[in-house]
Amino acid sequence: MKQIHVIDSHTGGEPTRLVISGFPDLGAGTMAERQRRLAGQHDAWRAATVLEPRGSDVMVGALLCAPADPTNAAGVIFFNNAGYLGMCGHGTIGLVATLAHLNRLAPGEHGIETPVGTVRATLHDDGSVSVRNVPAYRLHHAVRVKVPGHGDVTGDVAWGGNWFFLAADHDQRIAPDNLEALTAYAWAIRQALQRAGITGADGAEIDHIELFGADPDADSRNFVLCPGKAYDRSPCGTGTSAKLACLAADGKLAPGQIWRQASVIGSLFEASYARAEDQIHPIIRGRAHVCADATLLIQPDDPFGWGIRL
Ligand code: PYC
Repeated sequence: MKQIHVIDSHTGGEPTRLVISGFPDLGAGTMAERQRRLAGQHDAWRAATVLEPRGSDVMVGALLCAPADPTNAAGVIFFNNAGYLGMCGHGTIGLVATLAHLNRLAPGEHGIETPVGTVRATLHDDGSVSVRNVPAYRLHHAVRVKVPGHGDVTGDVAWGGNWFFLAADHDQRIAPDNLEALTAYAWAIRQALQRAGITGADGAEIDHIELFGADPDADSRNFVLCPGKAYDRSPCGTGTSAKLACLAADGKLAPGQIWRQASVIGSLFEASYARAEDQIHPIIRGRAHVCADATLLIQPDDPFGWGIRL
């Protein structure tokens, strides 16, 4: 019987399942190289960990890896119900909180290697974690797309560690009692972008849709639809990074100024950015709580042992 040791946490309501041990050895190399090996040769392990019956559409998996550079604290590969993520802000906060729970990480700053680059995570004395992300940037401004049944929507395309389409120009209510409509609308935007051939850099698919509205206690409230059609319960670290890139490009947020981003369920990230030469480095601060320490079991005769793939 196969066994996978995991620790679950949630960051503002969004779960992260950190795989401590049990996955196949991915060998040496960068996290991007190891991610390609995991995807190409061992994808069943992703499916077994995050798909039903052990996981769910909302679960984000994070494989803890030895870093390629020993001065860094860890490497990580993020995945979900649909495949693999470049970076994951809430997941990095969950990873750091989990390593602290295991007494493997002390307060202070640590390098964490991801498939899209090394991020710097700081574990604060109050248990919160800030993540200095990979550089974020806006690729396209005010892109108009026709969304069947909804008319035109205008938004920006930006990179925050994943590709986002960010729109405030819509008639949707960003509220927890409107999740079905938000999901359908965001999914329709994603399909419309695909049909229109609108992509991120080098033809990369824009697989995260981020809608904004007002929030009484924050600068903004968002709804983020993730690649596998689950919405992010947290304000989305990479999505908030993409938002910072747009705010910086519009001259609406100065370096170091705090942006409070609320999620659709009311959880909060505090964000700011540092400018280095012509680049924007987002810094996202949030809090994660550990909520389970478990061993996943895969019996050889379980017909759904490697996940329910529809
Ligand atoms: O926090 O960056 C994030 C994220 C991406 C997908 C789900 N959460």
